[in-house]
Amino acid sequence: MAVWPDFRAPARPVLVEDTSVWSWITTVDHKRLGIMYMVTAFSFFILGGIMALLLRTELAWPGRQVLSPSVYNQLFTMHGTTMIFLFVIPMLAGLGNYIVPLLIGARDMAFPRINALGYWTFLFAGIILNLSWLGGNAPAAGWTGYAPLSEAQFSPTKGMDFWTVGLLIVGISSTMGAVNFVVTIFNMRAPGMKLMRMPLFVWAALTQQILVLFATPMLAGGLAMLLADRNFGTTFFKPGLGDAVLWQHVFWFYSHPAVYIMILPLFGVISEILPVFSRKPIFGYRVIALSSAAIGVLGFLVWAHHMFTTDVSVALQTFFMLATMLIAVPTGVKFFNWIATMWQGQIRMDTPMLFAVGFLSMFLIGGITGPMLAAIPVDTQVHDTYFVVAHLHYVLFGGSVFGIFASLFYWWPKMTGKLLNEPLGKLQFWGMIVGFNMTFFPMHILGLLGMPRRIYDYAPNRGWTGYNLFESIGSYILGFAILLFVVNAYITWKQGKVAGDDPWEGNTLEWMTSSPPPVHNFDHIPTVRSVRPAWDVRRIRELQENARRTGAPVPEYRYDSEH
Ligand code: HAS
Ligand code: CU
Repeated sequence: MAVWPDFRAPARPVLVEDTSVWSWITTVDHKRLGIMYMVTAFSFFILGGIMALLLRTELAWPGRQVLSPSVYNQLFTMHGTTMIFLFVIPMLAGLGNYIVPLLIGARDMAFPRINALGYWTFLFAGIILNLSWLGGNAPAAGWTGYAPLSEAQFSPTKGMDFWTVGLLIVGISSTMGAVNFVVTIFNMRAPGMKLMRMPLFVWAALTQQILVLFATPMLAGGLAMLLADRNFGTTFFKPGLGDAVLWQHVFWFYSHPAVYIMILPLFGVISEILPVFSRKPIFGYRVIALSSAAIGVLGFLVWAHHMFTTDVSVALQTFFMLATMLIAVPTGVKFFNWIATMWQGQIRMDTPMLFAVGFLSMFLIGGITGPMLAAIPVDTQVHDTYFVVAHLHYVLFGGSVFGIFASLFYWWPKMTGKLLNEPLGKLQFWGMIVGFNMTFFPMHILGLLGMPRRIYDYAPNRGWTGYNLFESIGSYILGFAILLFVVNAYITWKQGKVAGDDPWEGNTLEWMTSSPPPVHNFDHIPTVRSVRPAWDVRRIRELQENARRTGAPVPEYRYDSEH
């Protein structure tokens, strides 16, 4: 008698038997570490958000509101640094940690102890970076730490050293994570999961982690040189003695790939969510997978588009302009495949899908201003204005943050066993869309009107006041909408709806085990036959049930391995 396979563990208590604080501190389980990464990163998100609201309060009207010029500089530096290095990058490390082993049918990451070390190193770095507030001297040279502003001559306080050391340690943490991800993805996939059967999130995560592996050493080198300049009398970036523009080369050689480090996994998330909620297979699987790789390669050839107003030669600038425009192609390829995936699908607008569609529309606006900025004559006009601030928030907030919420709503039931509240989630989404566009859209206009970035005040007769006030109101709406997520998480924790193993009828392996999964993830590691193993199993179950009803021979799903 054929049976339909059951990959779940027998009913077990949540996560593991031991739920003590000590068991969390000493854990090497990728799921717990993933949650720890995400909770810590989300806390930094709230912290960075509070900083942002202070900045917006200061900018609401001309004249001094709440911040001194020097505190303003420290706040925008720490806001950018926190959001990028302590929120988006580690949040994605946490998400990948939780979900990659489940997606590929593995029991854990390849190096669980290094994984734990990676988390604790990240936490340590976050603390170091923020300790500088206590001395009242946080770094103030922007998240880009441009020399010579970051040199001892202009940033004499220790805050800048905390920044340098903090970022070096974050880099160590991401590098450890990257090695772990790459080894895990290459070596620990379930039987039958060829590269071309990997879920698209895994493709995206693999490319992302290879970028981390190749880009981070450059930043580490730069930071070590800066530290030496500040403390040991070297002159790498000192004007007149060394070369301040060298810092920009080193910094952007890391930080341009870093923007794809912050977006690729979310491209992956979108490629997972759209087919599930459109009830169609993904359109152009192979092309989407390979376009991630193309973005990865091109991502290393465009860094000087941040430096069009320095003395980089015109020939070189032209190369970087063309390479940058080229990168819109693989991203566009993804876009058209995503649209084709939704085309004529039976679309369900549950919160994960809502956030995914929000991602598509908001990221598109930010994406389009990318090639605009890549055009040298345009960039010479708008460089260092609010136009760039608009671009970066549409890609990083409209893209990465909307994508992060899409993934949280999508995988929350798997991680906790409970569904987040749908109406509250939808309210959060619409609040975010309104608040986000109010805050960031007028920045395009302000940029074109010539408002420079990183100023704490402006003259009342520039015509900038109305836009700024509108933006500041928008930022509070955005803040409240995000607060709704915290409320939602709390309500769900107390009295959420039980999710079951597979609330969305997903395609990938994680939906075939219990929610939350047992410590060892799967009792039986399934054999993978296609890019949609969970769909295959649901389908065979349907066929089996039909056959039983009609008395026809019952088809069998063979899964022959137990690892
Ligand atoms: Fe960017 C500055 C160019 C994507 C993040 N970017 C930043 C900064 C951040 C950032 C944080 O060339 C500010 C750094 C700072 O603090 O100084 N960016 C691009 C281009 C793309 C791009 C070409 N950026 C991102 C992503 C980010 C990110 C993703 C994070 C997640 N960016 C720049 C440039 C600057 C810059 C300049 C320097 C500005 C300055 O002066 O400082 C591309 O990857 C975007 C590709 C995506 C699309 C949308 C989908 C594609 C479709 C295909 C058809 C579209 C075509 C284009 C053919 C393009 C649908 C048509 C073009 C038209 C103009 C209509
Ligand atoms: Cu760039």
